[in-house]
Amino acid sequence: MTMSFKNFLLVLSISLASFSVMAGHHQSEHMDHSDMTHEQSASSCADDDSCDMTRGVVVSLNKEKRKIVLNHEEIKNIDMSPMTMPFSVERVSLMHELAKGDHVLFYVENVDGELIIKEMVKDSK
Ligand SMILES: [Cu+2]
Repeated sequence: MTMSFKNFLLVLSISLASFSVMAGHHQSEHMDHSDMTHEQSASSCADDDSCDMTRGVVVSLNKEKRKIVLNHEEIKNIDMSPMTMPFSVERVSLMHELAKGDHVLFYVENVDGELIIKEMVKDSK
């Protein structure tokens, strides 16, 4: 019996302190967990060739500026109703085959507020 009562209290208080820290940590961890939301992964065309492709008709196009005006159907991935509007085109190669009046299938993304067509093919129908 070398340990004094004072030392015993010291050890006891350290144990209690570390226990309450652990308990507090555990509690906050639990709260974080309950707040966590599992984000639905965005739909992509990785598993379906046509999932995000939208139909449109070429109203006008400017290959130098990589701009195109399309009369488009509903664009589901950016939640836009049908209308006629201009778009930026990511690569001029997407426009090479196109002329006014052509029907197209295109895939557009909102990149920092700018709508950019990432893919576009002539619609055979
Ligand atoms: Cu639109």
